[in-house]
This record gives sequence, C-alpha cells and structure tokens, in this order.
Amino acid sequence: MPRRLVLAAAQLGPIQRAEGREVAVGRMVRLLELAHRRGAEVVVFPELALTTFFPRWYEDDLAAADHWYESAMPSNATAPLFEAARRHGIGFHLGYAEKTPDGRRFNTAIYVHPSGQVALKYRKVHLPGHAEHDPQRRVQHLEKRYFEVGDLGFPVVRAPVGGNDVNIGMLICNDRRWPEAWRVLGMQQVELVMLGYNTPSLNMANRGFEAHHLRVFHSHLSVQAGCYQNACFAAAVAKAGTEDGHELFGHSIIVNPQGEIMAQATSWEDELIIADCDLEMCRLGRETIFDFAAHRRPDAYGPITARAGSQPPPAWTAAAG
Ligand code: CDV
Repeated sequence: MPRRLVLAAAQLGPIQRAEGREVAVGRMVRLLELAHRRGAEVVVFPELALTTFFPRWYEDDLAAADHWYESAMPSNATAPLFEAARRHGIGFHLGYAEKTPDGRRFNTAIYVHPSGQVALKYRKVHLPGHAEHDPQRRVQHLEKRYFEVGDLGFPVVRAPVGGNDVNIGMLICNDRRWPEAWRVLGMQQVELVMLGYNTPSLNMANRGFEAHHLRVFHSHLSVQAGCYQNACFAAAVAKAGTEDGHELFGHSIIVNPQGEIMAQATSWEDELIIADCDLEMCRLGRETIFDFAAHRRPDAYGPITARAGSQPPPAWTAAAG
C-alpha cells in the first residue's frame, strides 16, 4: 500500500537587511497558499527564513544583534503564517534565529502541525565560519559568534504530516555536508528530512580557488548521498538570489530514497516545487543494502566518535632483511 505525501519546498528569493519580517512572512503566506492550491500537505521553508542572512555582518556587542532573533514562536510577526497553516490544514517547516528566555542563541528549525503546535524542534549542530572578525575573508560568516552549537542532537519524531504518520527529522544548511548527521537520522528510521540553507554562490573564505559550478554540485551531492545511504526523502530548500549585494545560490531540490532529484527550482526567486512522495519507497533501502542491523560494523567506527579531527597515518616502512 503506498503512503502518499505531497511535499512542497518553498524557496525564498533574497530578503534585504532593511526589510521587516512582515515582508518575508507575507511572501511565505502566499507560497503556503499556492502550495495548498496545488495539493501539498506540508511546505518546507529555508534556514533563517524571516530575515536577511545576518551572520555576514560583525557586531561587537551581541546584544546589539538581538533584533535578528525570535524570543517567542509564534511571534506577532509570524502569527499570519501559523494562521494560514491552520486555515488550509497544511503543516510547515520554518528556520529562524532563536533566543531562549535564559539568553541562549541558536540557529533553529521547527515543524509546525496545522493545529499550530510545534511537533519537532532542531538546533543546528554544524555551525560553519568563525566567531571573530576575519580580515582575510571577502565576506564574514559569523555563525560561531551568533549561535551556540545545538543542544538537541538530531531528533526524529513520528508525527502526522498530511494523511500519514511520518518519521521526520531536520538538518540545517551546513549539516547536510556531514554524513554522520544523516546517519544519526537514518538510525532512527527517518523518512523525511527537512533542510533549509543559505549558501553563497562563491567561496568567501579567500583561501583558494573553488569553481563556481561545483558549489551547487556539492550541495546536491550531499543531499542525494544522504537520502540514498539512509533510505529517506529530503526537501532541501534555499534562500536564493542577491541579498544585500551577496549572491546565494538557489537550486532547491526534493530527493527520493534512491538519491534521485524529483523536483528542482530553476529561479533564484520565491518558487514552489512539489513532489508526490510514496513513503513506502524508504523500505527498499532500509531492508536491503542499508539494513543497518545486518550490515553496520560499529566496532570499526571508533575514530568517528572518539575525536573530531583527522590524524596522519603511520608511515609504511619496508620490512627489514
Ligand atoms: N548557512 C550555512 O551553513 N552555509 C554554509 C556555507 C558557509 C558553506 C553551507 O554549508 O552552505
């Protein structure tokens, strides 16, 4: 019996620094309504979807950056999105900057059930970039300044999504490049990974050449491999276009458990892509080539959890005599 889920990925075009949250939320409501008209049951929005990608600017005093964070969800600004979801009976995924009541800051994503209840929350674990101003860079990437490492692990929950209960999990942007993160989701039989990103079209570290076209290739490669190796679907959704003079690539995709791209955005604007997913497709990989219980060898994987960095191997020497 197929378990069908009509899945929408709502790519956002740029959000300029001067624009208030109501502009972004208005655009998201329009995309959610379009998703509903096209029969979607869930819509996935990008990372830090309510504002410009503010970690590209250094702020000496963190408190002066507080206006980028949400201290409540829903907030006044996001209430229209929750209301639209309730009206149309459609769930949504939203990425935003979270400031907790005790003053902690996270790069966060939630899945909101149409009732308005948060069914799953995730806080980004793999924060890229740096914590201090880096004069060598072409553009700053200060996620390590503005956010703590997520403290929720990689949770998966079985929650109602459309007409089915679905094992849902999340990754945020840079997390998609780390197979360990996908595997922890796979170990919990995730069926759908919701993933938002803000990725510059060029490598801004200024430490060597990286061809422009490979940036999109690496993003797709990571998501397609993650889906195939963990037998799951993913919606990987960009904030795209030229934001305050800085270009972010789009190319949002929906991927199936074979690692195939089912739908792809072709603009760098607000754009909805939709795929009709049969969640039962997850079983083939999970029960054959990636039957973890039968084939994984955790005894041989020690270095993966024992340390973060790599080490040089011992040198080979010719046997004496
Ligand atoms: N927002 C991100 O996590 N961006 C990173 C960039 C800096 C490489 C990414 O992995 O796409």
